[in-house]
Amino acid sequence: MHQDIDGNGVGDVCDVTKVCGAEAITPNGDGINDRWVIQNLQNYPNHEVRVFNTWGQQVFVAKGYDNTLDGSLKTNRAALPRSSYYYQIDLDGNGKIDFDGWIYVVREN
Ligand SMILES: [Ca+2]
Ligand SMILES: [Ca+2]
Repeated sequence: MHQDIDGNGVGDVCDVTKVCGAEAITPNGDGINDRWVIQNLQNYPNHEVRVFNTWGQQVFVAKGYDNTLDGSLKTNRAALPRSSYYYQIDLDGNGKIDFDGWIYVVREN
């Protein structure tokens, strides 16, 4: 049985120590993956998260990411288009990326 850290009734795909996040954001208000939750990131207080669109433009950056990215820009709440996005996470804030990957913003319409 997996632990359910974010309390959404779905067992976590990650174990309790590894940092990992959902692969998709589905901002349709159904409570499932409406926000991009990265588990165990709170264990690294100096972390920095950056998200880029496929053109390489930074669309999101956070020091101390609070798991609230919901598929819209933090600055003006403009909805991010349905697309894949590249993210980088620097766990200890030393400027060296510790891991990266892709997330997908999925919209039904
Ligand atoms: Ca959803
Ligand atoms: Ca680092």
